Amino acid sequence: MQVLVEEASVTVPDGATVLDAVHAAGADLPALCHDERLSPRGSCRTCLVRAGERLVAACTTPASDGLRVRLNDPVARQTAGEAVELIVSELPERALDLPAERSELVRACAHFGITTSSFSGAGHERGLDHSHPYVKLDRDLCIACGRCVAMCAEVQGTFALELTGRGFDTVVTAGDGGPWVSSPCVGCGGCVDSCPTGALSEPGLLDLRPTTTTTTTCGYCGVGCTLDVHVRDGAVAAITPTHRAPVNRGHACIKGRFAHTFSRADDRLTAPLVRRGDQLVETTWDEALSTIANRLTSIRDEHGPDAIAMISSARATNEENYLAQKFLRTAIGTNSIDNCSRLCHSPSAAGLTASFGLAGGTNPLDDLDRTDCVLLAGANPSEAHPVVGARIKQRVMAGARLIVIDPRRTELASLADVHLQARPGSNVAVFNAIARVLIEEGHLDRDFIEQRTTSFNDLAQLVQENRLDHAAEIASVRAADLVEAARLFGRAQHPAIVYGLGITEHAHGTDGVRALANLALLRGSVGTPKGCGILPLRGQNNVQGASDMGALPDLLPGYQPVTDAAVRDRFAARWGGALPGRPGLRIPQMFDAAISGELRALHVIGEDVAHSDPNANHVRSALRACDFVVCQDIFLSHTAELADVVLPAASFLEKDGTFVNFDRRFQRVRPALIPPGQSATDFTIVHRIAEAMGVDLGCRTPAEALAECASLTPIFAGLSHQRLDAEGPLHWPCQTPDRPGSAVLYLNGFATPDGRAAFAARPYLPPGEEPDAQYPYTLITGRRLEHYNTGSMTRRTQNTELLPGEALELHPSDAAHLGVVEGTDVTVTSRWGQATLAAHVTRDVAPGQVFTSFHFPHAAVNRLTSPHTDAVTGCPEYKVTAVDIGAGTSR
Ligand SMILES: Nc1nc2c(c(=O)[nH]1)N[C@H]1C(S)=C(S)[C@@H](COP(=O)(O)OP(=O)(O)OC[C@H]3O[C@@H](n4cnc5c(=O)[nH]c(N)nc54)[C@H](O)[C@@H]3O)O[C@H]1N2
Ligand SMILES: Nc1nc2c(c(=O)[nH]1)N[C@H]1C(S)=C(S)[C@@H](COP(=O)(O)OP(=O)(O)OC[C@H]3O[C@@H](n4cnc5c(=O)[nH]c(N)nc54)[C@H](O)[C@@H]3O)O[C@H]1N2
Ligand SMILES: [Mo]
Repeated sequence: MQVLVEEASVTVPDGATVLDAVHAAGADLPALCHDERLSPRGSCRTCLVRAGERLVAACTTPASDGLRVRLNDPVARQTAGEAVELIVSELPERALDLPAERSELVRACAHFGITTSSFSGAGHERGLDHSHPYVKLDRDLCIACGRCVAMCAEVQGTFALELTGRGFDTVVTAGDGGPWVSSPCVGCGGCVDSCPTGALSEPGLLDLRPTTTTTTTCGYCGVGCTLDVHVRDGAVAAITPTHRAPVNRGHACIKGRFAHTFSRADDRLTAPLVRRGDQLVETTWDEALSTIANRLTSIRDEHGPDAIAMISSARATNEENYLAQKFLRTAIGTNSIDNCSRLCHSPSAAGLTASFGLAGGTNPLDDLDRTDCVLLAGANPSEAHPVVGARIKQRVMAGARLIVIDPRRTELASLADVHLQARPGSNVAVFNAIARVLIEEGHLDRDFIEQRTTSFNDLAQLVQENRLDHAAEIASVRAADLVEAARLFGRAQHPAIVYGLGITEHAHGTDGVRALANLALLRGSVGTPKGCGILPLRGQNNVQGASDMGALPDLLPGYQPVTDAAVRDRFAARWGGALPGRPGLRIPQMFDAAISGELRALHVIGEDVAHSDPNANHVRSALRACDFVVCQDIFLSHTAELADVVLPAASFLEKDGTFVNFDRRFQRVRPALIPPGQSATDFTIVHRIAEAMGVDLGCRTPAEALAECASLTPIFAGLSHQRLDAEGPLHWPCQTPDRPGSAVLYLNGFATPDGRAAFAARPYLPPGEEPDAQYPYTLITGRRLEHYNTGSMTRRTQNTELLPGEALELHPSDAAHLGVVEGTDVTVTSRWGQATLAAHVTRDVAPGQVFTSFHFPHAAVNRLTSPHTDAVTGCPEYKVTAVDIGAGTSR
């Protein structure tokens, strides 16, 4: 519709407000209680305008076609100005000290010509609450607009805040009114970001000096939030979410938003190190590079190229991963390159490819906005992908049904219509049971099944042979709950499946993915406009991209098989030399090969294998067995400690390139900081190593690297830095520069050879380890909100004030049986190793099961986890380890 704002005619969509029309006209109008991320409240009266004949609050008044809006109407302007004056009359003068760009109130005062004389200076003395490391409250600046409360409720969904007191005394309080840090606040920063006065602020913004801002993509998890990094004096002052960002829409979590001080930690690696005897000592780049070049060359000449392997980094950019695999395949001549997708979602890549044709999630995150039923399996997004967790929570509060399949009572499980608290390792039995009910009760999209799938009968036969009560027994859930879950999913119009490592990190992880994909196929909810598809919550910031770029032992960029001679020839023509055709080693095979002597050199970029890979004692032996280990990291990781040469890398805040997030979006990464000391980007480091070996890898800049990749890879052919800068994030497949990327996959057919999706009839098979008399408990490992993977970054931030260490969660009945109480040290023993942890007694875990994270070296959890892996992909069975628990410490 058309709206006239003063003299300007603007077009706004149906449902737009008068304020939207004002913004569309590019005009300025203070609106102190308004935030576009929130439902309008219309309480502050600072956005009064004349619309037609009436005086209205622009933020709550719907626009109508032909409406005439007058911003400069004298009555409207005077009334609004008085409203602002009334607000400021209760504030101390320092409310005006903030720079205009950081305070909407300051801007509103400027708009209405209000000066310090209007401030009473008297008023409140309600004091500060600086108890929380990141969220700082100055109560006397609070104008009770309610935006913080609404952010916490409507965006984050935590409901930690409320306005308390009456009239003049009204102020925001967190939790039950005690210190902020003791409240349920999860540190998403939404309240700080929305506050119009600076009453809520954060450490780096209490300093009023100016900052420069760079927009980039978060380097923590795979959600891929767009962030504005504000820099002062060469360090990050603050990071805030970019408001109209496509993925996070102005929301963030405690890691991306606040956990940035690692970037200037005193112990960042700033110079190369070489081993002299037992010691790693600082050296020059020249010496480090010539050592690497000499050792790699001599090992290759003596033992052949397959004696060298590389683990590339899902923390690094696409361009860096592209260059790393090009280096290994051309300069060394082996395909033995892998990335941490192996430990994580390799079963998703394999399973989704087998079912549908491509190795990515099928639908965009935004489809959660229209789903009426979410099946969340083996994922804990409230902690591991908080922006997604919050979105699911909002959907559920808006009426969508929620089925959670997880052995633990996670936050979302406690909100679910049905929580199937299935025993770890029982996924295939559970999904097949749900499939059985869907088939038996006819919750099927028969046309879809007939026209677009194969092997339905195999599945139907398999599930018919498996009784429901048998599945219920395997999973230790009620058969009635399986039926209820199936009915909720079966009756939904727009079902969405969202899943995580609870499905993949198993001995039969790929089977789990396929059995889950079956459910989408039965309902026709993938590759159709109605369905919301299936979304793996990929883990690392660029784990999707590392695999997309071919940091895999069997696949070149864009999932093109190394075994395909025609593909190899195409790459060889561009790269100028033949490529090895034999698939290389996967990560677990690399360690075995090191111990057997076949592998002599390992080059590790940004992965702390000695901490994060399973059966850590074995990994350490493998690193020691290698003749030569190179490690590129931003800190001296456990792996770096065992290396022969350590190279100081730049962090994501210091890099130029792209990441691919969990819903297949290429997004730009831009340098906000200069790498400290002599550290350099992984891109530069790989180039330098190649040059030291006399090899020119071409593609001098990250933009050139992506361009070269695009020229060789049909599914990325339309992508370039230039285009991403101009248009913003793009989904792959993106085949041509003039067409948009594909947010929803398979609308015109599946990417399988016959164009049909394939059902999989996979029987339940038991996990690699099951509890027995000697090891009677099942250990589950996973994540916590405040820390990230090995903790190398988050443990170097004030997140440690919020979560200083790790504990072993166990059920009260087990605690009673073992005679342990909260805080007692317990020794956990598996067939593979031992660890000591403090006990945390909670009903969030089931009897017989215990849970802990792997974020803290003191917990040494991966000494316990086993070498069992997924049969198809080699993904470790991190989610099931049989353990014994003894009261007391082993130390
Ligand atoms: N805060 C934080 N966020 C992170 C990370 C982090 O370390 N910290 N890491 C990032 C990375 S690399 C990844 S891959 C993602 C992982 O994100 P998620 O996959 O959500 O993480 P996890 O906590 O490892 O496991 C998810 C859930 O699986 C459940 N589970 C365990 N076994 C089973 C089972 O047999 N069946 C079912 N149905 N469920 C099971 C666990 O109880 C757990 O709640 O998170 C990313 N985001
Ligand atoms: N028990 C148990 N173990 C697990 C899991 C589990 O669920 N349970 N999950 C597994 C999963 S899913 C994953 S993804 C892995 C993660 O395991 P890792 O990948 O080992 O862990 P991260 O802490 O993400 O970071 C790896 C290293 O990269 C460094 N780094 C960060 N940014 C950069 C950079 O830009 N360049 C370079 N060169 N280095 C950088 C960090 O300092 C760190 O040392 O852990 C696995 N381990
Ligand atoms: Mo991961």
